[in-house]
Amino acid sequence: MTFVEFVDSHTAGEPTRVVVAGGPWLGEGALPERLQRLVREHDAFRSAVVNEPRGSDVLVGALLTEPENRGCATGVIFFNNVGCLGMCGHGTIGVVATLAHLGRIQPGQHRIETPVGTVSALLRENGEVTIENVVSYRYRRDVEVQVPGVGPVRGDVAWGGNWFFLVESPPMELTRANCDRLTEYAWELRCALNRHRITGAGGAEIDHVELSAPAPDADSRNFVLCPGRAYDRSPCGTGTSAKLACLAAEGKLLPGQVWRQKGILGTLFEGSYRMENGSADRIVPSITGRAHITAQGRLIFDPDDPFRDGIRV
Ligand code: PYC
Repeated sequence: MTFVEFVDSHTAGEPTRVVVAGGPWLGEGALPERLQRLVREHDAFRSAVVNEPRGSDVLVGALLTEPENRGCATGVIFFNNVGCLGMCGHGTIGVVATLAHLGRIQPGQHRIETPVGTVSALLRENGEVTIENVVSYRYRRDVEVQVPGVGPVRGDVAWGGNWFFLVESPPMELTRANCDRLTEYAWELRCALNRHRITGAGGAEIDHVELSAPAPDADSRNFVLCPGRAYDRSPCGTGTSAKLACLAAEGKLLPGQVWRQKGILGTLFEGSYRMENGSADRIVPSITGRAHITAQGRLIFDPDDPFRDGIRV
């Protein structure tokens, strides 16, 4: 038997499982190299931690790793039911809440290394966390893609720590009751983007789709489909960052102005941004939310368990 120590939390409804001990050693290289090692050599571990029977499609895992820069509170590599993520906003808030729960950090400013860059996190006394994400930008504006059974769909391609295709006002209402239809629509859209080779910078696959619509009690409501076909229960930190980048590029949101982003469950993140180099084309987004700890324990790996490595999607 082997054991893995974990802490579970949710951020605005979206779960995070932080592996705090017992994970694989990924070496001392830069975080992108360690991510590659996790992908190449320890994919069974990824699947075992987040997939059924220990987890579910919606669970995001976070493997803590020694930071390269000793001034950082930790390094972290996020993963989900199908692979690894560059960054994860709700997950970073979950990591901060977890480190505070374990007594490893106190309220104040902290830095966290991710494979796509270092982010900072302000933990407040009331448990709220504001993360300052990696530089985010809109890559392409108003791109049209033909989606079978739907017709032409137009949207923006943006980076917020992951690649997003952002669509305004899809043909169905953004309500919980419509989650199956929204999933179907967003999945078809993502497949069409891949088929038509519409990508992020450097040919990167667009693996998140963000649908938005006006909301009476927020600036916008969204539905975000993640790479493994699960929808984000939170307003999505990297998705909100990508949204802020599009708003900034369009001149629709000023630096420092607060954007209240509601997710599909009705929970909120507050976002704002500062310009990176005096230009609204590249922004540094801030996202505020709160995570709650839901469980702490040990995952057990029994060599005789036919599903020791999880049920792969
Ligand atoms: O909050 O950035 C996020 C996120 C990405 C995937 C799921 N949540």
